[in-house]
Amino acid sequence: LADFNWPDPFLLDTQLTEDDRMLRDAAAQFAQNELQPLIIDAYREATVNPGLFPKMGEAGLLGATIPEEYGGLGASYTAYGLIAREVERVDSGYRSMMSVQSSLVIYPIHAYGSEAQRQKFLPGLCSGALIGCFGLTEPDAGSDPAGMKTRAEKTATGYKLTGSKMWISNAPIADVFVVWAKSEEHGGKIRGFILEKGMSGLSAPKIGGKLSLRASVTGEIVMDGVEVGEDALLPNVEGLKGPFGCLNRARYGIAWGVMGAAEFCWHAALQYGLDRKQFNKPLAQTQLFQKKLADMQTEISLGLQSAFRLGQMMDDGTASPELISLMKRNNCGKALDIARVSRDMHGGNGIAEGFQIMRHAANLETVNTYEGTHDVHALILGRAQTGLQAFF
Ligand code: TGC
Ligand code: FAD
Repeated sequence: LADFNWPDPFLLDTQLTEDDRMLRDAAAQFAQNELQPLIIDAYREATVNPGLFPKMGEAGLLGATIPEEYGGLGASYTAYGLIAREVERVDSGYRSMMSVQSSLVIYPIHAYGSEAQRQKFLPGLCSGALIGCFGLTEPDAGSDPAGMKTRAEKTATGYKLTGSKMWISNAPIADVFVVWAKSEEHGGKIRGFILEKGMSGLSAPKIGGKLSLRASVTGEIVMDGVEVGEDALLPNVEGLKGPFGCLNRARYGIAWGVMGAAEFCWHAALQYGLDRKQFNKPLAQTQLFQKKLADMQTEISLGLQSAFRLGQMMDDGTASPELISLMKRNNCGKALDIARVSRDMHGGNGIAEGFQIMRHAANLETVNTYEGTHDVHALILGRAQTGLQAFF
């Protein structure tokens, strides 16, 4: 038998293609050189940094799976997942900025947009010259987006949108707003619209007082009779499968991303245990400490290997939404557990910003909730097994 590679027991690295490995290494370099030096201050001060988007664009982090003709890299979904893992190793908020732009704004414009919409928005979104946001959730419609109240009325020249969206990543700094509304002209079905900053009646106030994901700005989207032309409608999708098609990609990326945050917390706990002595021996020499490290290693190895398999299935067209739910749910739940345990293993230092564990743990509370809560994904999996609807 071969030697045990403790940080990478399944030898994931050797399963990657040369292209995927190169993109992973470039993302890791960007994350460590450009993002890591900023994050402690940015989180404490809840700094909005729109200047990071062009930098991410230049590094190839935005819209990586989109064809090169629109500004993407034509990369695999495995590469997209590997990018998310490297960015979230630094902070879930930075990964949020990247994945909203890639999966929730660039993807729907590419998948559901007209050629004119693609040409108009995609190059700027992929380069980071434009910042995008995705408005699905409303104050009274979170887990149940079908309950949305935002309406699109037909006008002589296009549509008039009225309603409000809540908890929208990037909204206060966005140039491009992909929003979902019930369209009276289409029998009340949900349709997607592209709104642009500066339109009359459109505003995006920041939500303050967030104790999680502080390096990613979150806002409302208020639409007070926003009038748009016919060209604002995404022509090629209707119904909830429009926004869910985007969520499938973002949830997949999150399944990889949270493993990056968990790896950070695991390696930090290991190092801390080797360095710190109590009762005249390293903490890492105690049975309880080693059991916790073994649990972290096990869950992260399994989580990464299955995320890799899901990436292959995304690329060959065999991935199902339910499998994406399984992976989003499990990897988020495990990452959150790992961050909490690592916080404990650091003792008092675990709450200090310099050790960076408390920040990951606080962030992962959000990641476990957005893009479908842990329990909502359980209900999706329960429905798939039983055929019984337990949502209502
Ligand atoms: P349901 O009856 O199940 O489905 C309605 C229609 O949608 C289709 N569909 C999907 N299509 C593609 N992919 C999926 N994953 C799909 N899930 C459902 C379905 O086939 C059906 O189509 P059709 O043609 O028959 O009409 O819908 P429901 O109303 O019963 O929904 C239940 C539930 C709980 C599954 C769903 O609403 C849900 O997933 N809720 C969670 C909401 C959520 O995830 N919100 C995320 C907001 S965006 C966000 O959080 C971004 S944060 C990002 C960041 O900062 O990184
Ligand atoms: P609720 O749906 O009210 O759920 C509250 C609790 O009830 C949860 O524990 C849930 O699991 C449980 N619950 C709900 N229904 C059931 C049921 N049928 N059975 C059992 N339990 C149930 N949305 C966007 O559209 N775009 C974004 O960019 C975006 N970014 C976000 C950024 C942040 C920082 C946050 C916090 C959220 C963001 N969201 C975004 C919104 C996010 O997707 C929602 O918060 C999430 O879907 C949950 O909705 P809710 O907050 O309304 O909670």
